[in-house]
Amino acid sequence: MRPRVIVTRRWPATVEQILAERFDTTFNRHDSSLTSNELRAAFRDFDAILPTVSDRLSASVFPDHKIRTKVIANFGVGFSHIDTDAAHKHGIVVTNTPGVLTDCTADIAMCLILSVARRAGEGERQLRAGEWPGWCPTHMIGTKVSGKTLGIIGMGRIGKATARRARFGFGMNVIFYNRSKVDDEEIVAIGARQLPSVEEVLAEADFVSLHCPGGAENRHLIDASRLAAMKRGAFLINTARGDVVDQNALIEALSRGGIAGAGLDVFDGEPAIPEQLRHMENVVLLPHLGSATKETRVAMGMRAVENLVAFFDGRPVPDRVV
Ligand code: 8YV
Repeated sequence: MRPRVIVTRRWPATVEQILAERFDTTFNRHDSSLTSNELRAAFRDFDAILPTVSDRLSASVFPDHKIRTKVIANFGVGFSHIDTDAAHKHGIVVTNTPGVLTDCTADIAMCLILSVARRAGEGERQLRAGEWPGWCPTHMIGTKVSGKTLGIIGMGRIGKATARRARFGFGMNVIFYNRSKVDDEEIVAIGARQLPSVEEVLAEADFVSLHCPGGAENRHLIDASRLAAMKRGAFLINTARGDVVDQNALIEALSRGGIAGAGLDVFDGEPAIPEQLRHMENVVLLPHLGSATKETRVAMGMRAVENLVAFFDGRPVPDRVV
C-alpha cells in the first residue's frame, strides 16, 4: 500500500504530479489553509502531512492518540509554525527544505533594501496615479545604498548570501550578529565583521537585515528599545519571520521618524497587515515573496519529495530537523 499523504496548499504542478505518482496523495484544492479541525483529522488519516508556513501546527492540533502521521515534510526552510516539541513527543519526524531558496530570499532582501532606500514603491504609486510633476533636482530624493553599512542579524545561509550581494554588488561594508562564531572563508572574503551584540550592530548599520529563525526564541528580538538603538536614518529589512519584530513598536518608530523606513516581506499574523503600515510611504511591503520564483518553488517541492521518499524507503532523511 502506498503511503497516504496530504498536501495542504497547491504546489507547483510538476511536483504535484510526482507526488501523485509516488504516493496516495490528497490535495487541498481550496485556496486557503486547512482549519485546526482539518489538521487534527489529517494526523489521524494520513501517514505524512506536507504543510507550508500558512499552516499553524501548534501543540493543540496534534491529537492525543490514534495518530497515523509519521512524518511532516515542510515546504520551506523556516519551521517555527510547527510545534517541534509536540512532533517529537509523538515520534513524528519533521523535515524542511534548506539551501534551495537561499539565493531567491537574499535577492528579495536586496530588492527591499533598494526599493525602500530609493523610494521605488512610492515613485511607482505616483506614476500610476498620474501625479508625476516631472523631473526636478529635488524630486523624490532617496538614500544612497552603495558603500553603506549593512548589519545582518543571523549569519546563516541566507544572511551570508545577502552579505555577498551587498559586498560584491554594492560595495557595502558588512557587520553582523550571530549567536555562535562565524569565521569561515566566505566571511573573510566578504570582510564581514562579527560584533558581540545585536545593539552594536544596530548602532552602526545603515540597513539592518533580519535573517534569524522565527518562533519563541527570537520573538520581538527587534523591540522598541532595539528600534531606538538604530540610527535615525537607518532602514529595517525583514525577510525572516514577522514575529521577530514587535510590529506595533515598528509602526511607532516609523511614524515618529525614529528610523527612516522599513522593507518587509513577512508580518506577524500574516496575511493580515496592520492598517497603519498600509498607509505609510516610508515602507515597502511584499506578500512573503522570498522564495516565490518558478525555479525555487519547484526545487523546494522536489526537496520535500526527496525527504518523503527517503523516509518511506527507510533511508536516512536528508533534511530532518526533528
Ligand atoms: C516559503 C519561507 O515560501 O521557506 C521559508 O521559510 O519563508 C518561504 O520562502 C514558505 O515558508 C512556504 O512555506
